[in-house]
Amino acid sequence: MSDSILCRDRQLDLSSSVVMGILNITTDSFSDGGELYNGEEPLLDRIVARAEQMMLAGAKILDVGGESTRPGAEHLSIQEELDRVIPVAEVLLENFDIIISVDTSTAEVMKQAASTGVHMINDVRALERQGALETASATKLPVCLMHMKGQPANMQDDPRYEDVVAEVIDYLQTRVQACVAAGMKQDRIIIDPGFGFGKTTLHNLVLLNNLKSFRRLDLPIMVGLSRKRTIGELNDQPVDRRVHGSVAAAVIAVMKGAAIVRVHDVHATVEALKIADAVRGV
Ligand code: 8Y7
Repeated sequence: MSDSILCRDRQLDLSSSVVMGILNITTDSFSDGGELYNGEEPLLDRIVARAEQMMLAGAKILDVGGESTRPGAEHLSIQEELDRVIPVAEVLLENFDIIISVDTSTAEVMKQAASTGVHMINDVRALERQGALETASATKLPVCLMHMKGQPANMQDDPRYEDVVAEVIDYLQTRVQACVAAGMKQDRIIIDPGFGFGKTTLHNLVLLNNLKSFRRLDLPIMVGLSRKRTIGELNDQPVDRRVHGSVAAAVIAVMKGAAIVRVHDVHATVEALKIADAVRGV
């Protein structure tokens, strides 16, 4: 596996851990809904301020998403998603020299975001939505394929696996093959086990403890555990007090082979991962 990945016109160095900062342009995301979007339009001043803070704290990628995956989240039309995501991508690309990822499952959003100049696509549905596979492939951008069991509306209704690690790896392998068959270069694909997406706390813990098994696919691994329910359950903390648990999870993920961690709390995570990278490096 190469230790960098080409994101449009720039190489993202993966020889040390990479932090991706989360920007949710939603009213209903579980941890930060409404902070950057008022239900009518993206709050561009606040978004730029947050982005700058994340960049100065050491984020190498910013992930911009308009569609919440919270169970019971409101349905979003394609136009509404475009209206949230595209202006934000534009303003970030104008103001910052940083890799911009678009968190979307919608082909039209991928296409327009790519023409705007974003560098990466992050899809929690692993390009399974209508037209997404062909569209993403045509952009030539790197793509993160994430595993989800079920759909956001029902994914936490008693998810069951015979062997969660094997099943998630098999699914991702199948999606990687579909991407390659659609013309995507293998070295532009990132994989993600999809913590919390159709998984109990126990499933999440087993996946994290066995993250090294995902290295069989020989692709960079992304992990998102930041402020998720598993962290809240283990520490008995509400969503705004999950920083310490989330940072611990990020450190474990990197020690077990994750290349990229997707987080809300960039500063704390970057400092912790400097220790993890130093230990890994000797
Ligand atoms: C993940 C994600 C979310 C994740 C990747 C949240 C968009 C829920 N989680 N993308 N997106 N991996 N690749 O808690 O785990 O941020 S949304």
